[in-house]
Amino acid sequence: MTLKKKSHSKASLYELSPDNGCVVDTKWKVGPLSYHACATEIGQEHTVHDAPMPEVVVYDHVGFKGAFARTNLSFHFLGDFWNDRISSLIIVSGVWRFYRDEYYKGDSWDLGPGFYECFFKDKGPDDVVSSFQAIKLS
Ligand SMILES: [Ca+2]
Repeated sequence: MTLKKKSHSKASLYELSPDNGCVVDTKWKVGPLSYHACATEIGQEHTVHDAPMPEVVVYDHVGFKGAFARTNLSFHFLGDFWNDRISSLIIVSGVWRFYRDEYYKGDSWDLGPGFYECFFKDKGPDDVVSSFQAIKLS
């Protein structure tokens, strides 16, 4: 038997992916949906829950324009493309906290489910977010 080498696919430039310099928070914990080290272990019962998965869609420009990325993950750093880039967003579910600096530092803003045409009410520095995490299930 010959082992075929797996070809590596790369995420597109606009995706929230470690391929683009993003740092996923692998220790993220909110209730039953906390990250698990692996999907299953021998002898372990499977987990059942009915909490909705936190989900967010971020956009490059105000009014849901430009590049966008959808994710359920929390990020210590948004990577080369999305760092200081979010201008509008949709919170599909969960309550999310957005931080000015990477690793959940600096000013922060909490947002629950809804459509947000621009990140700040008035014209201002809307391109500031460097990390975010879901802080509650909704
Ligand atoms: Ca920033």
